[in-house]
Amino acid sequence: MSENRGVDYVERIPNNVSLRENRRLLRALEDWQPRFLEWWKEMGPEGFQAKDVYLRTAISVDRQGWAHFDYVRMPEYRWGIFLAEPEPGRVVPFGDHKGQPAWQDVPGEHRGTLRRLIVTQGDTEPASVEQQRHLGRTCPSLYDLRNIFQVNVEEGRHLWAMVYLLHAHFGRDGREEAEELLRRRSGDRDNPRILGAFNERTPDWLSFFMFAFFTDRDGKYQLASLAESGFDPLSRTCRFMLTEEAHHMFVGETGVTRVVQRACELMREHRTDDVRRYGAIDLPTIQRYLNFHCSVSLDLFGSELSTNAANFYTASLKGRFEETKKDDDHALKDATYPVTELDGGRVVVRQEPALTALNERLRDDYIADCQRGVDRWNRVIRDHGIDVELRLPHRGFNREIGMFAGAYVTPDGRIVHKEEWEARRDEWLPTRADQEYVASLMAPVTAPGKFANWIAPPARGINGKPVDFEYVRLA
Ligand code: BYC
Ligand code: FE
Ligand code: FE
Repeated sequence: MSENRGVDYVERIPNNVSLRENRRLLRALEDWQPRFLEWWKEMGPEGFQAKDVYLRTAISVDRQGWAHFDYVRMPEYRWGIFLAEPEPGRVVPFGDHKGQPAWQDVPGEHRGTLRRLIVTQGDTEPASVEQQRHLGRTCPSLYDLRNIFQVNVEEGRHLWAMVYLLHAHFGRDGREEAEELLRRRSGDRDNPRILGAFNERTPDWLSFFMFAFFTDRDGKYQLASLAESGFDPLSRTCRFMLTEEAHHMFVGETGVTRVVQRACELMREHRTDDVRRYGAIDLPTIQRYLNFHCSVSLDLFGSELSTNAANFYTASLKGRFEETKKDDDHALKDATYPVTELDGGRVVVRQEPALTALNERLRDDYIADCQRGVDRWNRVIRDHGIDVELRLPHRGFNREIGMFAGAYVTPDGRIVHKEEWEARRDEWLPTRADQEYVASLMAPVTAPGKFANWIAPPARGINGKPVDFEYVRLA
């Protein structure tokens, strides 16, 4: 403890939550911050902690505050606490408390539920950093290295965002939960992260790009739903986090685009589908990775029919995507919603009570958004004159949560026997040979402006810098 005395936390932690005046919060953070740093050094990016990285740091919530780019060593990154500006006169937009002034404090009756939601959200943030910690060693370029580190420090900041809420609004149990967030570990047998996808491995950069496309996008949809919350501090925190999330999905989408582009270039050049011979990643392998990351991310929305989801909504804690833009009663007690279900051996669509179907509705919004990204990848393929299409797998494919868990559904949505599914598994999901092949390509490329052979360079650099800028100083 004594070693922290010299640290001026108000200076170290950029914030717009009046940290200077909030002594209780400041004391809680003084305790937590050194533990966070210990966690970061132990579980954050492996091997680059002492290097200068060209990073964007949020120093305020306005546009100016966003433009702050400089070289920084990651442990010295200024993880801040930012809430989007308050909306004057904001009222609870949905559920039983609709129309009341938005809550500035946690309502006693919903305390446990709200804490659980915040902890679940918070848990994913450090988990993703843990999953990605080894990837720096095999970066395809300095540009990509800088991008993954930008994502990592921002996920660290997202953890801060949830820890701020726990410390500021949940007293002693909030502080205990904040400790636990640093104790669980992705993939640990005894003390794993809470949600499935965050205990999977991210063994290579294709997995990372797919993760940032599919799994960070679950983040977008969950945060957008929490941004509608009647609990105003949660709403404002999530609104600011969403501005960072956009960059993560950019990294994912453009990363996959560049892998696809490289495959297509070599297919054209050598008039062959077998681009592995030329050191690229072939489209069928990309499709299998896509199938895996999409299905694992679909699980993150929970069960199709969920009383939890109904309760979150009725209690005005978690809304729908773009709740305030919807033109209905925002109570949904009598409404229905079509849900894709498994009925014996068939996939059917049934009208279900809209409240219990809220997870599925959010999943629908998510799938539509994913499809738009896949369409852009397909445009790249088409522009090379190649007659192949990447596809999202059917929502029932390879699921472990909800009513498709344990069912044998093909990527095109047919129910088959276990034997057939297992016999064809290797057509649909990354095989060990795929993973070994992709792993074999993962040799680091660290000269400025150089890129691994399996990925095309980006169209432009970061913050107006050239592509061959020294985004990370390794010397
Ligand atoms: N894995 O009624 P059910 C992000 C549990 S990503 C394991 O089906 P519910 C990010 C569930 O917890 C966004 N367990 O679902 C991305 C429940 O357990 P309890 C993260 C699962 O509760 C990349 C039980 O099954 N944010 O930010 O309606 C990088 C029955 O639940 C899973 C959030 O998730 C699973 N996949 O909805 C960095 C938002 N799915 O309570 C960051 C907060 C369900 O019976 N969380 N279960 O013990 C929520 O809104 C909800 O907890 C969920 C589940 C949507 C996750
Ligand atoms: Fe995040
Ligand atoms: Fe993210």
